[in-house]
Amino acid sequence: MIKTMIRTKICELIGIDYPIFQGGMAWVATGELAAAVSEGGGLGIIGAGHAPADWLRQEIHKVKAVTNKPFGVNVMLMSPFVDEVMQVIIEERVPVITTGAGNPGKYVPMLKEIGTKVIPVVASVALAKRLEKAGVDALIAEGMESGGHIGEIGTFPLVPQVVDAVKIPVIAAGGVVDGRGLIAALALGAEGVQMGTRFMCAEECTISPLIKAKIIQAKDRATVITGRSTGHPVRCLDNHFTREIDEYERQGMAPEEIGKLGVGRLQLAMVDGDVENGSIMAGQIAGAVKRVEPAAYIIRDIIQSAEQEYERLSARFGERGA
Ligand code: TUI
Repeated sequence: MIKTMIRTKICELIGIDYPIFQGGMAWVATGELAAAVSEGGGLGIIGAGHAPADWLRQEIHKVKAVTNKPFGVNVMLMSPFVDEVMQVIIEERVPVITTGAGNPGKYVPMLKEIGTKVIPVVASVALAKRLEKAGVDALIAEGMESGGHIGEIGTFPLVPQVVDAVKIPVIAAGGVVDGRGLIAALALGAEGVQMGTRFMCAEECTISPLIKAKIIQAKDRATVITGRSTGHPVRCLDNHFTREIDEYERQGMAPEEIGKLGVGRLQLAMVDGDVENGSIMAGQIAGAVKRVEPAAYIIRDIIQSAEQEYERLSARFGERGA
């Protein structure tokens, strides 16, 4: 562990060295990635996505075989397996859960009972307030710069509004890739950051190398939002699949039919490496991800560059009064 002043309340709350979460991305965030991030001092998170309970248990065992440090599981609340996934989380005494794509309120009491910290992802102030009342431990405020299923508000406007609305710690997500992003998040009142897209290019991330290459080649305007008509907008890299959906939406295809086109496409991209027909969910910051690196190196780089940014700002504004 490197000595750093960049430690926050969230580090104490969950027992991690650095206030950096790895997004719990479905079909991307396996036990291998989560273990490497947690061992590197951040919070590694297994993405349960639409996976059944057996798969999750196996990934939890992979993490426990590599590290004794805290780790998390992301529960995608639209999954048909939510209840059995929660059961595994309880049996395995998972230290932290994050949730996405819904309201996890009804699961909070049983998780709190066993000491699992509950940290839902929110995309609005209204849900943030409701979940604080339900007793969650912290929140992840996720802006629409993120990849995958997104809300409508950008990270810069969302984070300070959520921070002002609640007393519990807030983690900023969406558009963060480096130390500058971490310092900016802290300036907005967050206690840390969650990053998905950069960790997709971690060496330990088991997705197809073709997808990592696509992210590294991506420029600033590489992502698009598809599926607005379905009520579940999704950000991903522009490819044949996104253009096909756009075309069908323009032709007025029924939202249920549009939804069906997406089934299996995330797996097709991440596992099979089909860069044209798969759904390459990734955030707007993809354009700033430059190389494949070990997860521990990514974490150290963010902390060291955040310290440098802080020094730069202090030197610049410290001179004002002199
Ligand atoms: O969940 C995510 N990102 C995801 S989930 C996912 S799997 C999927 N695949 C295809 C279509 C849809 C999903 C891929 N990426 N991020 C967390 C997140 N949660 N972003 C936004 C929300 C959210 C949105 C609405 C949370 C709650 C909510 O409203 C719930 C309510 O009851 O008010």
